[in-house]
Amino acid sequence: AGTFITARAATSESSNAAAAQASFTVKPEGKGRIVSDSLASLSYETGQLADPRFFSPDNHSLIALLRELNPNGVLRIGGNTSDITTWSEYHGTLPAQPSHTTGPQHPVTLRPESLRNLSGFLRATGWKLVFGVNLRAGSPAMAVALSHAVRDAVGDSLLAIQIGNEANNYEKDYADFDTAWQPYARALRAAGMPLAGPDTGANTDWVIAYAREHGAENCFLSRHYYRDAAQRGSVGDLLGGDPGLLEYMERLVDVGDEVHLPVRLTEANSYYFGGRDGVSNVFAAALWGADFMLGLASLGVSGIHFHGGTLTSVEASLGREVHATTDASSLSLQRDAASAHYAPIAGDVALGFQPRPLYHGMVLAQRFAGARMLYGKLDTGGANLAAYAGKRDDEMLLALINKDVLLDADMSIDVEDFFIDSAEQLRAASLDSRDTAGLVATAWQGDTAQGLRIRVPRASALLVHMKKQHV
Ligand code: BDP
Repeated sequence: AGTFITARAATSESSNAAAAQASFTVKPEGKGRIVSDSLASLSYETGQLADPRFFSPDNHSLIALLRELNPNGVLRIGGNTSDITTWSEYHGTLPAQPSHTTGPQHPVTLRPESLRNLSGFLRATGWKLVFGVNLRAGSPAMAVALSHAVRDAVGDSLLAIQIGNEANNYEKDYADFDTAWQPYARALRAAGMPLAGPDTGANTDWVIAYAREHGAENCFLSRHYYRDAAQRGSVGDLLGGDPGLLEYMERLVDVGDEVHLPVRLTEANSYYFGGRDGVSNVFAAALWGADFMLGLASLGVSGIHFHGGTLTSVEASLGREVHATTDASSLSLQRDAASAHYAPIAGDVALGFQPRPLYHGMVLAQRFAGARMLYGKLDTGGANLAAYAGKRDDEMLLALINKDVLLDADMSIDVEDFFIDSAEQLRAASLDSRDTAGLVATAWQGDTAQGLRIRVPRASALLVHMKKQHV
């Protein structure tokens, strides 16, 4: 006997809309990857550390958001600004420094106070740290001095040092990168630092070469992912899927298996150049993010660090006057405007912080931590759907993600020996909503006539909790 379940529609028009007839069949005894508990992770610019108040034990609202996202997350510090960062306590020689630029790409002088505060921040969140040092305009000696300072400050929270950010943008080829990388790696290893890399932009071949040559000296492999440049971003494009991604990430995980190293996307998001307004920062990004994470987790990717942070230069953020306001929507707009469009968390120290829709998509995917992903056969019935199943002890989790603008989905669910215990929904007024509530418990009604069926409204996701039928 089955159950007919209808996720309660947030708007009444939805239940009258045309519905695709879809099905999802899962074999509970299948073998798949176990989802890492550090899957939902974050990445920030080193430049963010120029304001010591940002990653600080006093930044309670940001700490709360990280803890809620993932008690076992990893904070990656790096990005373009890591390659224009100097350490204030290093007084040796350096190559010529890049000329002064504006905005977030402003050269950074990192000071001890920022590392002290970062340490308190990490303690308060329980997060680990991956820290990037300057390869482009640095020196091995400065990398060692800074890494020592980082490790002295954060202790065991330091998971790895990475050398350079997207060196593919400034080194001609892998051989040149390797020549530049080696003296840093030698010096850092001699200092007892754990390493990870190569932290390239989009080149899988570099990661493979690196794994084969340096796998044994590393604790994980990394590259980045952005779907495209901001000017080419749209909701349709974002939700259209990126099949190439799964192919090359599967190759990378295979290579990682060969050298016994996990693979992490140490920096990722929808569109580079800060993301696209109206795309990266709306509800579409929540559905994209959950699908992206669960697709990669199914392949065995261990962590995905969504890049974010504030837009303003440090000077601007330090000098910012809070526009005294009691109006929540005005505050929300100001926080939105202060942040990169793709940031999962919007806001700054003066304005406070708030989750963006993408954050809620990350929360949904993170619920699979510790579960074994199972192969499920999905018939979409013509709608833009994704579906994932993961088993953890006697619990089965289903993520049913309806990325369709027009079609609700009536999904018939076939999971042997499991019954539905509860369901949570991620939903917004529309795909381009900027405000999204997080997962909310949703009511469902039973009807034994047609087996197990669930309606997944268009532009929504359902997290279904199933329990094992005991006979
Ligand atoms: C990446 C860089 C990061 C930038 C991002 C962007 O690593 O520092 O902020 O692009 O352009 O490639 O948004």
